[in-house]
Amino acid sequence: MTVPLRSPKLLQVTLAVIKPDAVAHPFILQAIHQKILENRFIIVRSKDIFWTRKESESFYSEHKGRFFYQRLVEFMCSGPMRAYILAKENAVTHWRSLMGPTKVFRARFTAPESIRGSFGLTDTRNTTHGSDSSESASREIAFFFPEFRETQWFQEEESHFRLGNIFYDPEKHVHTIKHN
Ligand code: 3AN
Repeated sequence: MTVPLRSPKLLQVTLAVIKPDAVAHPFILQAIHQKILENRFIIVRSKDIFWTRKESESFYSEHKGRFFYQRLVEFMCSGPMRAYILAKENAVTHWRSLMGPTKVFRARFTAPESIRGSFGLTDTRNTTHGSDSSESASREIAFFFPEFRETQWFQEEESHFRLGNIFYDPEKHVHTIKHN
């Protein structure tokens, strides 16, 4: 039996969302999708969704009472979105640094190459969302992908993805396990 010299770290999953302002422009949607692939994220699931107002209010309930809550809720149910479950080592922080700062002005000046620095319009219409911790990721993934079984995925599929036994399916826009 060959013992690996060093075992690669367990993958982490995060929720990434492309918001309505970016989905409205096919070129921007495609550019962000390409950035995800170039940065070697594994796309575990991908889904196009259109929220009801109720779903938007529920997802952002922690911001209720803040000055931007109403406009945020309205914006997030104003058009279609693309949601992904992304996997990578330290996926949460990698995706957040790829997005850049929340505020578009700061993003443009301090991280012009970031997604928000490149495509963000305002502090609300800032192109993307990303979970801020592993715990939030599990909660948010369950909100967007209630059919996804995270524990089962880690038990049965994570190692295939970690060891690279996968291919990218350009029609479904997801990575899939190779069955030899
Ligand atoms: P992030 O998405 O960077 O984690 P949060 O969780 O503080 O930021 O805010 C959630 C969303 O609320 C942001 N993505 C943005 O759309 C909106 N938001 C946050 N701060 C502001 C603000 N000062 N003005 C307008 N909208 C904001």
